[in-house]
Amino acid sequence: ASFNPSQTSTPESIIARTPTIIQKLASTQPLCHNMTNLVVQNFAANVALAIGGSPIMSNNGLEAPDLANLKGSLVINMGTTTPETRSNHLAALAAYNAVGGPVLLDPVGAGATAQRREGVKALMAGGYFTVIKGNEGEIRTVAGASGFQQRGVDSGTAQLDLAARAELVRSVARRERNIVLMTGEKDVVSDGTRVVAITNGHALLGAITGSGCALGTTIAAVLAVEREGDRLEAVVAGILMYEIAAERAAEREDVRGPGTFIPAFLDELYTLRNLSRTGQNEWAKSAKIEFL
Ligand code: ATP
Ligand code: TZP
Ligand code: MG
Ligand code: MG
Repeated sequence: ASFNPSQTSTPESIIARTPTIIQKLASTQPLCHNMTNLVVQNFAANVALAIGGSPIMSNNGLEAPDLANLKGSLVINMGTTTPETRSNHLAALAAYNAVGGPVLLDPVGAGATAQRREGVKALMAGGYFTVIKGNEGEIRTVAGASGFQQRGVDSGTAQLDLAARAELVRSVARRERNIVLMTGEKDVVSDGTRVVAITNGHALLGAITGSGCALGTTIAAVLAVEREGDRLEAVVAGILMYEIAAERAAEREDVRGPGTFIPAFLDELYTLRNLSRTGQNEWAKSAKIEFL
Protein backbone atom coordinates (compact mmCIF):
# COMPACT_ATOMS: atom_id res chain seq x y z
CA ALA A 1 0.00 0.00 0.00
CA SER A 2 1.14 3.53 -0.62
CA PHE A 3 0.07 7.06 -0.01
CA ASN A 4 0.73 10.19 -1.90
CA PRO A 5 1.39 13.28 0.18
CA SER A 6 0.83 16.53 -1.63
CA GLN A 7 3.60 19.06 -1.18
CA THR A 8 1.21 21.97 -1.44
CA SER A 9 -1.21 21.09 1.34
CA THR A 10 -2.29 24.08 3.43
CA PRO A 11 -5.20 24.63 5.84
CA GLU A 12 -6.83 26.65 3.06
CA SER A 13 -6.43 23.89 0.46
CA ILE A 14 -7.99 21.35 2.83
CA ILE A 15 -10.88 23.67 3.71
CA ALA A 16 -11.53 24.31 0.02
CA ARG A 17 -11.53 20.58 -0.71
CA THR A 18 -13.98 19.61 2.05
CA PRO A 19 -17.28 20.61 0.34
CA THR A 20 -16.18 18.82 -2.84
CA ILE A 21 -15.56 15.62 -0.88
CA ILE A 22 -18.97 15.95 0.78
CA GLN A 23 -20.62 16.29 -2.63
CA LYS A 24 -18.71 13.30 -3.93
CA LEU A 25 -19.92 11.18 -1.01
CA ALA A 26 -23.52 12.10 -1.73
CA SER A 27 -23.23 11.48 -5.47
CA THR A 28 -21.24 8.22 -5.18
CA GLN A 29 -23.03 6.72 -2.13
CA PRO A 30 -20.12 4.39 -1.34
CA LEU A 31 -20.63 1.11 0.45
CA CYS A 32 -19.71 1.64 4.12
CA HIS A 33 -18.90 -1.81 5.47
CA ASN A 34 -18.75 -1.57 9.25
CA MET A 35 -17.65 -4.41 11.50
CA THR A 36 -18.42 -2.49 14.61
CA ASN A 37 -19.42 -3.00 18.20
CA LEU A 38 -22.87 -3.90 19.52
CA VAL A 39 -23.36 -0.46 21.11
CA VAL A 40 -23.12 1.79 18.07
CA GLN A 41 -24.55 -0.23 15.16
CA ASN A 42 -27.63 1.92 14.68
CA PHE A 43 -25.98 5.30 15.32
CA ALA A 44 -23.02 4.57 13.02
CA ALA A 45 -25.38 3.39 10.24
CA ASN A 46 -27.40 6.60 10.57
CA VAL A 47 -24.25 8.73 10.43
CA ALA A 48 -23.17 6.89 7.26
CA LEU A 49 -26.58 7.55 5.68
CA ALA A 50 -26.58 11.22 6.73
CA ILE A 51 -23.31 11.86 4.91
CA GLY A 52 -24.50 10.03 1.78
CA GLY A 53 -22.99 6.60 2.35
CA SER A 54 -24.62 3.21 1.98
CA PRO A 55 -24.00 1.35 5.26
CA ILE A 56 -23.88 -2.38 5.76
CA MET A 57 -23.20 -3.53 9.30
CA SER A 58 -21.79 -7.01 8.71
CA ASN A 59 -19.62 -8.86 11.18
CA ASN A 60 -19.44 -11.99 9.05
CA GLY A 61 -15.93 -12.46 7.68
CA LEU A 62 -17.14 -15.05 5.17
CA GLU A 63 -19.05 -12.44 3.16
CA ALA A 64 -16.26 -9.85 3.31
CA PRO A 65 -14.66 -10.91 -0.03
CA ASP A 66 -17.95 -10.20 -1.83
CA LEU A 67 -18.37 -6.86 -0.06
CA ALA A 68 -14.73 -5.91 -0.69
CA ASN A 69 -15.43 -6.08 -4.44
CA LEU A 70 -18.06 -3.32 -4.20
CA LYS A 71 -15.53 -0.45 -4.10
CA GLY A 72 -16.40 0.75 -0.62
CA SER A 73 -14.35 0.73 2.56
CA LEU A 74 -14.20 -1.22 5.81
CA VAL A 75 -14.24 -0.21 9.49
CA ILE A 76 -12.88 -2.70 12.01
CA ASN A 77 -13.94 -1.57 15.48
CA MET A 78 -12.80 -3.62 18.48
CA GLY A 79 -15.42 -2.26 20.91
CA THR A 80 -17.18 -5.52 21.75
CA THR A 81 -14.78 -8.03 20.24
CA THR A 82 -14.89 -11.72 21.18
CA PRO A 83 -12.58 -14.53 20.00
CA GLU A 84 -15.11 -15.24 17.24
CA THR A 85 -15.23 -11.63 16.06
CA ARG A 86 -11.43 -11.57 15.95
CA SER A 87 -11.29 -14.24 13.25
CA ASN A 88 -14.02 -12.44 11.28
CA HIS A 89 -12.03 -9.19 11.49
CA LEU A 90 -8.87 -10.91 10.23
CA ALA A 91 -10.75 -12.51 7.32
CA ALA A 92 -12.29 -9.18 6.30
CA LEU A 93 -8.97 -7.35 6.63
CA ALA A 94 -7.36 -9.88 4.28
CA ALA A 95 -10.23 -9.53 1.80
CA TYR A 96 -9.97 -5.72 1.62
CA ASN A 97 -6.16 -5.80 1.51
CA ALA A 98 -6.37 -8.23 -1.42
CA VAL A 99 -8.28 -5.68 -3.53
CA GLY A 100 -6.56 -2.57 -2.18
CA GLY A 101 -9.72 -1.34 -0.42
CA PRO A 102 -9.35 1.19 2.43
CA VAL A 103 -9.57 -0.19 5.97
CA LEU A 104 -9.85 1.84 9.19
CA LEU A 105 -9.04 0.38 12.62
CA ASP A 106 -10.67 1.73 15.78
CA PRO A 107 -8.96 -0.17 18.63
CA VAL A 108 -11.67 0.68 21.17
CA GLY A 109 -10.51 0.14 24.75
CA ALA A 110 -7.15 -1.20 23.55
CA GLY A 111 -5.40 -0.18 26.77
CA ALA A 112 -8.11 -1.48 29.10
CA THR A 113 -7.62 -5.25 29.25
CA ALA A 114 -5.07 -7.93 28.38
CA GLN A 115 -7.51 -9.36 25.81
CA ARG A 116 -7.66 -6.02 24.00
CA ARG A 117 -3.90 -5.35 24.17
CA GLU A 118 -3.27 -8.74 22.63
CA GLY A 119 -6.19 -8.27 20.19
CA VAL A 120 -4.85 -5.07 18.71
CA LYS A 121 -1.46 -6.69 18.18
CA ALA A 122 -3.09 -9.65 16.39
CA LEU A 123 -5.08 -7.36 14.10
CA MET A 124 -2.08 -5.21 13.23
CA ALA A 125 -0.03 -8.30 12.50
CA GLY A 126 -2.84 -9.58 10.27
CA GLY A 127 -2.75 -6.93 7.56
CA TYR A 128 -2.54 -3.28 6.56
CA PHE A 129 -4.74 -0.52 7.99
CA THR A 130 -5.07 2.62 5.90
CA VAL A 131 -6.01 4.61 9.01
CA ILE A 132 -5.78 3.84 12.71
CA LYS A 133 -7.85 6.12 14.92
CA GLY A 134 -8.40 6.15 18.64
CA ASN A 135 -8.37 8.19 21.81
CA GLU A 136 -5.19 8.85 23.75
CA GLY A 137 -5.11 5.54 25.65
CA GLU A 138 -5.82 3.56 22.49
CA ILE A 139 -3.15 5.21 20.34
CA ARG A 140 -0.62 4.92 23.16
CA THR A 141 -1.36 1.19 23.25
CA VAL A 142 -1.03 0.90 19.47
CA ALA A 143 2.34 2.66 19.80
CA GLY A 144 3.44 -0.04 22.24
CA ALA A 145 3.22 1.81 25.55
CA SER A 146 2.72 -0.34 28.63
CA GLY A 147 2.43 0.29 32.35
CA PHE A 148 -0.71 2.41 32.15
CA GLN A 149 -4.33 1.44 32.51
CA GLN A 150 -7.14 2.72 30.30
CA ARG A 151 -10.41 2.87 32.21
CA GLY A 152 -12.79 1.03 29.87
CA VAL A 153 -13.40 2.56 26.46
CA ASP A 154 -12.83 6.17 27.62
CA SER A 155 -9.47 7.89 27.64
CA GLY A 156 -10.15 9.88 30.80
CA THR A 157 -8.13 13.02 31.49
CA ALA A 158 -5.53 13.73 28.81
CA GLN A 159 -2.01 12.93 30.01
CA LEU A 160 0.03 13.94 26.98
CA ASP A 161 0.57 17.53 25.90
CA LEU A 162 0.09 18.59 22.30
CA ALA A 163 3.75 18.13 21.35
CA ALA A 164 3.77 14.59 22.77
CA ARG A 165 0.51 13.73 21.00
CA ALA A 166 1.90 15.06 17.72
CA GLU A 167 5.13 13.11 18.08
CA LEU A 168 3.25 9.91 18.93
CA VAL A 169 0.93 9.98 15.91
CA ARG A 170 3.81 10.92 13.63
CA SER A 171 6.02 8.08 14.81
CA VAL A 172 3.26 5.43 14.64
CA ALA A 173 2.16 6.60 11.19
CA ARG A 174 5.76 6.48 10.00
CA ARG A 175 6.22 3.00 11.43
CA GLU A 176 2.95 1.70 9.96
CA ARG A 177 3.23 3.68 6.69
CA ASN A 178 -0.34 4.88 7.12
CA ILE A 179 -2.42 7.64 8.72
CA VAL A 180 -2.81 7.79 12.50
CA LEU A 181 -5.41 9.95 14.28
CA MET A 182 -5.59 10.62 18.02
CA THR A 183 -8.92 12.18 18.96
CA GLY A 184 -9.75 14.39 21.91
CA GLU A 185 -10.68 18.00 22.47
CA LYS A 186 -7.98 18.72 19.89
CA ASP A 187 -7.45 15.99 17.30
CA VAL A 188 -3.98 15.28 15.94
CA VAL A 189 -3.45 13.31 12.74
CA SER A 190 -0.34 12.40 10.78
CA ASP A 191 0.85 10.60 7.68
CA GLY A 192 4.28 10.07 9.24
CA THR A 193 5.62 13.34 7.89
CA ARG A 194 3.04 16.06 8.37
CA VAL A 195 0.99 16.53 11.54
CA VAL A 196 -2.32 18.39 11.48
CA ALA A 197 -4.27 19.54 14.56
CA ILE A 198 -8.03 20.13 14.39
CA THR A 199 -9.74 22.12 17.15
CA ASN A 200 -13.33 21.93 15.95
CA GLY A 201 -15.98 19.77 17.63
CA HIS A 202 -17.99 20.16 20.80
CA ALA A 203 -17.91 18.75 24.33
CA LEU A 204 -21.31 17.13 23.70
CA LEU A 205 -19.52 14.64 21.42
CA GLY A 206 -17.82 13.36 24.57
CA ALA A 207 -21.20 13.05 26.30
CA ILE A 208 -22.72 10.51 23.90
CA THR A 209 -21.56 6.98 23.23
CA GLY A 210 -20.25 6.17 19.81
CA SER A 211 -19.05 9.59 18.70
CA GLY A 212 -15.54 8.23 18.24
CA CYS A 213 -16.83 5.12 16.45
CA ALA A 214 -19.05 7.14 14.10
CA LEU A 215 -16.12 9.44 13.30
CA GLY A 216 -14.33 6.28 12.14
CA THR A 217 -17.34 5.42 9.98
CA THR A 218 -17.21 8.93 8.47
CA ILE A 219 -13.48 8.85 7.71
CA ALA A 220 -13.76 5.40 6.13
CA ALA A 221 -16.62 6.63 3.92
CA VAL A 222 -14.46 9.53 2.75
CA LEU A 223 -11.60 7.16 1.93
CA ALA A 224 -13.97 5.10 -0.22
CA VAL A 225 -14.52 8.07 -2.54
CA GLU A 226 -11.00 9.56 -2.27
CA ARG A 227 -8.96 6.58 -3.36
CA GLU A 228 -6.31 8.59 -5.16
CA GLY A 229 -4.36 11.60 -4.01
CA ASP A 230 -3.53 13.02 -0.64
CA ARG A 231 -5.06 10.80 2.03
CA LEU A 232 -4.11 13.00 4.96
CA GLU A 233 -6.08 15.86 3.40
CA ALA A 234 -9.06 13.57 2.84
CA VAL A 235 -9.01 12.36 6.45
CA VAL A 236 -8.85 15.93 7.75
CA ALA A 237 -11.77 16.88 5.49
CA GLY A 238 -13.84 14.05 7.01
CA ILE A 239 -13.00 15.21 10.54
CA LEU A 240 -13.96 18.80 9.66
CA MET A 241 -17.33 17.80 8.22
CA TYR A 242 -18.10 15.76 11.33
CA GLU A 243 -16.96 18.29 13.90
CA ILE A 244 -18.46 21.35 12.25
CA ALA A 245 -21.81 19.52 12.04
CA ALA A 246 -21.48 18.84 15.79
CA GLU A 247 -20.82 22.53 16.47
CA ARG A 248 -23.83 23.58 14.41
CA ALA A 249 -26.00 21.06 16.25
CA ALA A 250 -24.78 22.14 19.70
CA GLU A 251 -25.61 25.79 18.89
CA ARG A 252 -29.25 25.03 18.15
CA GLU A 253 -31.91 26.20 20.58
CA ASP A 254 -33.64 22.83 20.56
CA VAL A 255 -30.46 21.10 21.79
CA ARG A 256 -30.45 20.96 25.58
CA GLY A 257 -28.08 18.04 26.25
CA PRO A 258 -26.84 14.68 24.92
CA GLY A 259 -30.33 13.33 24.13
CA THR A 260 -31.43 16.21 21.92
CA PHE A 261 -27.92 16.55 20.48
CA ILE A 262 -27.98 13.16 18.70
CA PRO A 263 -30.88 13.84 16.28
CA ALA A 264 -29.71 17.43 15.74
CA PHE A 265 -26.23 16.16 14.88
CA LEU A 266 -27.62 13.74 12.27
CA ASP A 267 -29.70 16.59 10.82
CA GLU A 268 -26.68 18.90 10.60
CA LEU A 269 -24.54 16.23 8.91
CA TYR A 270 -27.33 15.87 6.37
CA THR A 271 -27.66 19.65 6.03
CA LEU A 272 -23.93 20.09 5.28
CA ARG A 273 -24.41 17.67 2.41
CA ASN A 274 -27.26 19.79 0.98
CA LEU A 275 -25.41 23.06 1.55
CA SER A 276 -22.37 21.67 -0.25
CA ARG A 277 -24.50 20.52 -3.17
CA THR A 278 -25.89 24.04 -3.63
CA GLY A 279 -22.54 25.77 -3.15
CA GLN A 280 -23.50 27.41 0.18
CA ASN A 281 -20.19 26.66 1.82
CA GLU A 282 -19.81 29.53 4.30
CA TRP A 283 -19.80 26.94 7.08
CA ALA A 284 -16.36 25.72 6.00
CA LYS A 285 -14.89 29.01 7.24
CA SER A 286 -15.32 27.86 10.84
CA ALA A 287 -12.65 25.18 10.27
CA LYS A 288 -9.83 25.41 12.81
CA ILE A 289 -6.86 23.46 11.50
CA GLU A 290 -3.12 24.00 11.74
CA PHE A 291 -0.02 22.15 10.58
CA LEU A 292 2.24 21.47 13.58
P1 ATP B 1 -13.39 8.81 24.58
O1 ATP B 1 -14.39 7.78 24.90
O2 ATP B 1 -12.12 8.78 25.33
O3 ATP B 1 -14.02 10.17 24.62
P2 ATP B 1 -13.85 8.37 21.79
O4 ATP B 1 -13.43 7.21 21.01
O5 ATP B 1 -15.27 8.52 22.13
O6 ATP B 1 -12.96 8.51 23.08
P3 ATP B 1 -13.30 11.13 21.34
O7 ATP B 1 -11.87 11.40 21.67
O8 ATP B 1 -14.32 11.56 22.32
O9 ATP B 1 -13.46 9.60 20.94
O10 ATP B 1 -13.56 11.80 19.92
C1 ATP B 1 -14.76 11.65 19.21
C2 ATP B 1 -15.04 12.96 18.51
O11 ATP B 1 -15.46 13.93 19.48
C3 ATP B 1 -13.84 13.57 17.83
O12 ATP B 1 -14.30 14.20 16.65
C4 ATP B 1 -13.34 14.61 18.84
O13 ATP B 1 -12.65 15.66 18.25
C5 ATP B 1 -14.64 15.08 19.43
N1 ATP B 1 -14.53 15.59 20.80
C6 ATP B 1 -14.48 14.85 21.93
N2 ATP B 1 -14.41 15.64 23.01
C7 ATP B 1 -14.42 16.91 22.57
C8 ATP B 1 -14.37 18.22 23.20
N3 ATP B 1 -14.30 18.35 24.51
N4 ATP B 1 -14.41 19.30 22.40
C9 ATP B 1 -14.47 19.18 21.06
N5 ATP B 1 -14.54 18.00 20.42
C10 ATP B 1 -14.51 16.88 21.14
N1 TZP C 1 -18.60 -0.30 25.20
C1 TZP C 1 -18.02 -1.06 24.29
S1 TZP C 1 -17.88 -0.32 22.80
C2 TZP C 1 -18.59 1.11 23.38
C3 TZP C 1 -18.92 0.94 24.73
C4 TZP C 1 -19.58 1.94 25.58
C5 TZP C 1 -18.80 2.31 22.54
C6 TZP C 1 -17.60 3.21 22.54
O1 TZP C 1 -17.83 4.29 21.66
P1 TZP C 1 -16.84 5.53 21.53
O2 TZP C 1 -17.18 6.09 20.21
O3 TZP C 1 -15.45 5.00 21.54
O4 TZP C 1 -17.12 6.46 22.67
MG1 MG D 1 -16.44 8.41 23.85
MG1 MG E 1 -13.70 5.33 20.74
